[in-house]
Amino acid sequence: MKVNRNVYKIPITIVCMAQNIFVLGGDGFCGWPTSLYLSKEGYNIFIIDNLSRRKIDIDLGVKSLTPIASIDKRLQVWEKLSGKKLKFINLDISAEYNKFLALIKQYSPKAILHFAEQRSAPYSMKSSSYKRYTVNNNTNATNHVLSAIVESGIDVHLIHLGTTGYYGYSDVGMEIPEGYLNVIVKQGNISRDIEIMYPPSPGSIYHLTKVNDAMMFSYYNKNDKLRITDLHQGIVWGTNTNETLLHEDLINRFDYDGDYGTVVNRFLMQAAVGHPLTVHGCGGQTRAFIHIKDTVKCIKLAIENPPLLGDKVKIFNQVAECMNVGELAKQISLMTDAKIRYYKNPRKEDLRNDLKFNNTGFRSLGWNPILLNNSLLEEINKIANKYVSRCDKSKIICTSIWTKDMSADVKGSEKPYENIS
Ligand code: NAD
Ligand code: USQ
Repeated sequence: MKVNRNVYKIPITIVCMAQNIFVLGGDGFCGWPTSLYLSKEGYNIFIIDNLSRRKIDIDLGVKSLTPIASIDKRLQVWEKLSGKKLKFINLDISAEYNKFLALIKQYSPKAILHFAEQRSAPYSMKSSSYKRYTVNNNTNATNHVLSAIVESGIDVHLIHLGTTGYYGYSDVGMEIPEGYLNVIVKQGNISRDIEIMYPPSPGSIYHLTKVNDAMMFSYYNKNDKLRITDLHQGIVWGTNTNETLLHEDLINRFDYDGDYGTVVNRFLMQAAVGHPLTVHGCGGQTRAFIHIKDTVKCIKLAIENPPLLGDKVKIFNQVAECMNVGELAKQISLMTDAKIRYYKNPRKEDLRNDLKFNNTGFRSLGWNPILLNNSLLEEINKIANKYVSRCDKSKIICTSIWTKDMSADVKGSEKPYENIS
């Protein structure tokens, strides 16, 4: 439906009738279970993905710990089991602008979920070409999505998967608000209360692209009155949702390698294969976490609670809880008897930090998150132990370093590293 963007604050129920949803990056770790969940919930899902993540696995010589069926097989099995059809379009959002614009015009999606970015921090730091690929891919993809929505003239709610890494991880001694900060600025005798976007502090080229995304959202929202929700999501852990569990060909991916594996799933897999848990530095880094089952629930809540036309970009901290890496390793070690080993940190990050997030946005919509200590053991038993034979131990250690003067530590030590190298 075409809208006049100058009409301020029209209630969403009037302007938005279509139930088509585009899931950009719908073949990936977060996008696939989200596509299935929303399909089950009655939305008409279009997965748009260039399968670059599968190609990156081939380039890196790694495989998901869980066996991933081809996209065609995934779609066939879902249709057979659910009676619902998922449409798949193989398209590079960062390069094929006109085709993407035509799809928006043809199907007038109610919402576009934007997962289609290169999402690994270590991968983005491997070398100059990986850095440039990550910036080109992520920045162009986001700009194309925004530009196409404007050019189509169609009122679409854009929901982007951003990161809590937007804010950085330095100790600020306060709870991090949902995107915006009220500050008092004093100049001489004049004092002003103003609201600003929370000052970003990206920790990798990948995180930098998420900060660029946020600036683009702010601009297009201001200039074109686009309705945008940016989800500042913590590290996602877990593997399956109720839908991906229905058949082995629907199983979600489980990355464990040094580039794409994230810390919880890596530690679970390491415990299962008898590898020491690979704590970087001294393990004092505190990070935010969320289970994949909660990712899909939060996205549905975001679809159902869009900003009104004319509202500023809505930002939710999509975070269940925070924990430091050392504590996480101890919890998993207690459950499994796995040993803990400390590695010189390949990243430039604070040795220790505290972190607290305000997550009242989703909490106030009724979200009750899964916590780490409730489900870690189940994840070890049902996934890590089951697929242990697929693990290539040579791919475990993180070797991507943040600057040329650093070196990859492949041996590790029994003692924590108390200095940044
Ligand atoms: P993923 O790599 O598994 O999935 C991303 C998908 O997007 C892949 O299927 C890939 O093929 C596709 N893609 C990438 N570039 C594309 C392009 N130009 N055109 C079309 N398709 C493209 O990543 P994920 O873990 O599912 O993450 C999804 C989003 O969520 C990312 O934007 C990431 O930044 C964000 N996020 C992820 C986590 C996490 O822990 N996994 C945490 C916070 C935020
Ligand atoms: N870490 C270890 N040992 C390991 C792996 C990681 O100690 O074996 C440490 C890292 O040094 C880092 C922390 O664990 O301090 C988290 O690393 P990670 O690889 O689990 O997560 P990260 O690089 O932050 O990225 C992941 C997703 C990314 C998302 C981000 C959310 O890959 O897409 O944006 O989580 S956030 O952390 O909030 O930025």
